[in-house]
Amino acid sequence: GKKMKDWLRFSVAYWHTFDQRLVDPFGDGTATRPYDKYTDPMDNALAKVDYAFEFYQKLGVDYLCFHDRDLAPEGDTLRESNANLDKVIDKIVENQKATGMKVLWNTSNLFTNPRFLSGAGTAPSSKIYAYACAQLKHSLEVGKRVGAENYVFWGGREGYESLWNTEMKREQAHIAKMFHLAKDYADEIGFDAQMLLEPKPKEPTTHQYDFDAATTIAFMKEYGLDKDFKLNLEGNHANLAGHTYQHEIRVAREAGMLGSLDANQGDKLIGWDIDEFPSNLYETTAAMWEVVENGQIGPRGGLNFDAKPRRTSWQAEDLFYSHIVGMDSFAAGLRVAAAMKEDGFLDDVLKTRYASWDEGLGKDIEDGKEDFKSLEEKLLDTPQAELRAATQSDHLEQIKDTINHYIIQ
Ligand code: GLT
Ligand code: MN
Ligand code: MN
Ligand code: MN
Repeated sequence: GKKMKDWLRFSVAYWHTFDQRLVDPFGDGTATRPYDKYTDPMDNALAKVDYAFEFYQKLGVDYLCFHDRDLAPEGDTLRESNANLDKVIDKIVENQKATGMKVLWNTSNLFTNPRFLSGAGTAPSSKIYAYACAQLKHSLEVGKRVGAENYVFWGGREGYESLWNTEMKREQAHIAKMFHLAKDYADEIGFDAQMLLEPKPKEPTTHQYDFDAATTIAFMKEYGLDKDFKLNLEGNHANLAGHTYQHEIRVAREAGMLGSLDANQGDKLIGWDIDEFPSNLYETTAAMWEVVENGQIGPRGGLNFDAKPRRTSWQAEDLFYSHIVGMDSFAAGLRVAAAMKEDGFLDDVLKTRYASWDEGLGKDIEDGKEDFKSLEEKLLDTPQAELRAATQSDHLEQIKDTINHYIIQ
């Protein structure tokens, strides 16, 4: 059957890997790379592409992901920015031809420039909104040129700080319109990428509209986007929302909305989106369990490392090690999840736990044969002891121990 490669299409994010200066709020960047010797921004951008493709080749991944502004500097006008970008895209396409590298997804950076301070698709200024749409238009054209399989919208600064100065409903309608316009234009130019929204809570704005998978699915349904859009889910964002990665993937897959995955993990002591490389086998196993249950990551999905090294660990070797550990962790998680599936161990757990739904009263409730009156009649005189007997230990510790046992093997 299916090979590891069919399940896991690994991708590396351009922005954290090659653009990161590795600054923190108390210190300047520590990263130094060969292309840093080019002080002219365009020379720098072009040299970076060659370095990046050499890195991908050596690492042995087949996919990359990028924003428009990761690749090329902005000019004074959008026309100039587009021209800069096109020059770099020429070089990307050249490198793609030489190496066979593919693009898992591309996206548009509608959050870094100060003009997007109050959002792009949710900006209170119609001019900023219009600019965002115009920038997006070119980014979609770029996606078509590089053959991107998906197109991602992460809601950068799409949220609010205070409702005293925010028309929430209006802003949400505006961004939904932007998504519709984007899909229409992609269709018009024959860019047939799967459109993906990437939820993330709490940062950079206090109240991000795309808080988590459930919120984003509800938004898509409200605005008729659910036919054409799916989700790109990230481990660290799940943790920020107070969820596990597994929870977010489960919500998406049960709604038929699982599109693609961003891989990283958070640090419970820090909390924010610190994009550590994923290495927790318990968590990669849980994520891969959902993927095995889904049959694939998503129709066109892959596993994109949206992760960065620490400020003190900036050397190229460290970047290699961390990606390799990340890939190993997901490969091991997949192996464990597949073994668990094959043994049917969780089938037994669930069968026992839900047994009463498969017969008698449970079946009648599910089949709609009961109502409140009939249920009251049956339960009104049932003694507490009998109800207590109907509950059971959840055996969670035992289940976790068993999963750890699979992981250790
Ligand atoms: C940023 C964010 C990521 C998104 C990127 C795409 S940018 O790093 O935290 O999770 O995937 O815009
Ligand atoms: Mn991400
Ligand atoms: Mn992130
Ligand atoms: Mn990130």
